[in-house]
Amino acid sequence: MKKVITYGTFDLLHTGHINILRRAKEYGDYLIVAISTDEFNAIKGKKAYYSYEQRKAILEAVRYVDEVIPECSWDQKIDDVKNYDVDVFVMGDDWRGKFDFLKEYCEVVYLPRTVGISTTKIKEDLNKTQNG
Ligand code: C2G
Repeated sequence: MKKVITYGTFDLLHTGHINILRRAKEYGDYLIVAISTDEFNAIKGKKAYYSYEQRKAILEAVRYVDEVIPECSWDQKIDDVKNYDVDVFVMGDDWRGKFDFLKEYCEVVYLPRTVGISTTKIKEDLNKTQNG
């Protein structure tokens, strides 16, 4: 079984997230998604609308996702690749190069981001409609 892993906050799930999950799954048979905990999001300088538990439940309902684990720190990726026997690490290309150190342990793939959508944009657009 070829195992794939990807990481992220995945807040306010949108088609950009779905696209990367669908394409990540195409690299193997089993997709693990490491979702940033609320505490780690604070370290990342992000405040998710949905809690970790809500984001986990939503991701587990996505057909491409086989397992959801917590992402608690920047430093867990090598252990995750080893402990979960991962063959392929996939991230959007806004992260291109940042995780090349994993090439020693698994295949590293950066995929083009979906243009024109982001959780930040959703929040901004909603604020505009509310504030007129
Ligand atoms: N993404 C995408 N297209 C978008 C928006 C996001 O392909 N329009 C991808 C990102 O490139 C990332 C994944 O969706 O691979 C999750 O994005 P975020 O939830 O914003 O995650 P991020 O804050 O980038 O956290 O250790 C890695 C970090 O946890 C990544």
